[in-house]
Amino acid sequence: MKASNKGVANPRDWKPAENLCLAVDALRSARRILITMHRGPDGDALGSALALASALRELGREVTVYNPDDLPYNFRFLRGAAEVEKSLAAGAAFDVTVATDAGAYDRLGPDVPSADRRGVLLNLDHHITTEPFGDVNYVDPHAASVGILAYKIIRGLGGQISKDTAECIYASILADTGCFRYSSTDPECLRIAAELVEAGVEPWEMTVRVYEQQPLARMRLLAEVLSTLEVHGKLATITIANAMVEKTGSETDLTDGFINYARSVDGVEVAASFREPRNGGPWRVSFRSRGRVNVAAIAQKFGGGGHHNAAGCSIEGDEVSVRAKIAQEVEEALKNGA
Ligand SMILES: [Mn+2]
Repeated sequence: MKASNKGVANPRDWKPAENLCLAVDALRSARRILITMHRGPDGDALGSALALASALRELGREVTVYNPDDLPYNFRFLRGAAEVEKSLAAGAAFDVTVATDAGAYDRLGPDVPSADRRGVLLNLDHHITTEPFGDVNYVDPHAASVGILAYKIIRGLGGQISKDTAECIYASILADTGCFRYSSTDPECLRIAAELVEAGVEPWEMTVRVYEQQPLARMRLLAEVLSTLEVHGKLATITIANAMVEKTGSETDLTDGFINYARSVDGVEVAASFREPRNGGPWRVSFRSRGRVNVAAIAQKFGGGGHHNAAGCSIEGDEVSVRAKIAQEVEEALKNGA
């Protein structure tokens, strides 16, 4: 789950209105379209990609959706999720390639075709730390989710919002606003959500599908992870150890959202979760802020990025040194911001 981009002191001006037109133009003349999203997709990356896929297929386009990784278990019910390809044929060529919710080109899968075969590369994003890697960069840091950008593109193409498409957009908004709770929740996303409900989305059914059919293993894992909760002043941390995850017997990442429990403790401004490396890789550190601290700026210091209130990065090193680095940066940010 990602959160708000508001409170950003000097957001870059991405000229979203102009780039929306360029995005619509590129898709209007395209026949074969590839849609992809960041690896390890979340509800927004997947929901916005599937929304576009659904609408573009209804408009008669030939659409391929690609992501090499497992899809989040609670968004697999969305229309088109079963047709997401884990690899692409060598030599596959497209008129337009769309990337959703990916802050950098290297977050995409390895099969994304090279420039001579991918057509116009369209970068749809709302991270404040986005790199302008597309031929067209339709980036709006104030958009509650990338699904909002997908909605505007579909409208721009003159497409209808079918119930299938509406569910994908609605799912993306649920994922990135924390079910209309975060500060990213704005009049625009609420208006669009109202339209999606008119298009046939049933809010309770969506809630059940996304949040109330959790695998029991996830709740057991949550109990273990919460037992690692530490609070030091305004910083709360949780640790996700390999041994805990192995006990669940699940290949799927079931830890999405756990960090929000750490942030929700009274008096906590910043939460950090530490995911133990697998196979000697780096520690994966996620951040959540209550609003005073820009955690994207902290993540960026370690080569990561994200939103004002939700960000992440990867750090090499042993647990003690990684935790110390993070504690120091958070302390510094709290001194300046909170
Ligand atoms: Mn997002």
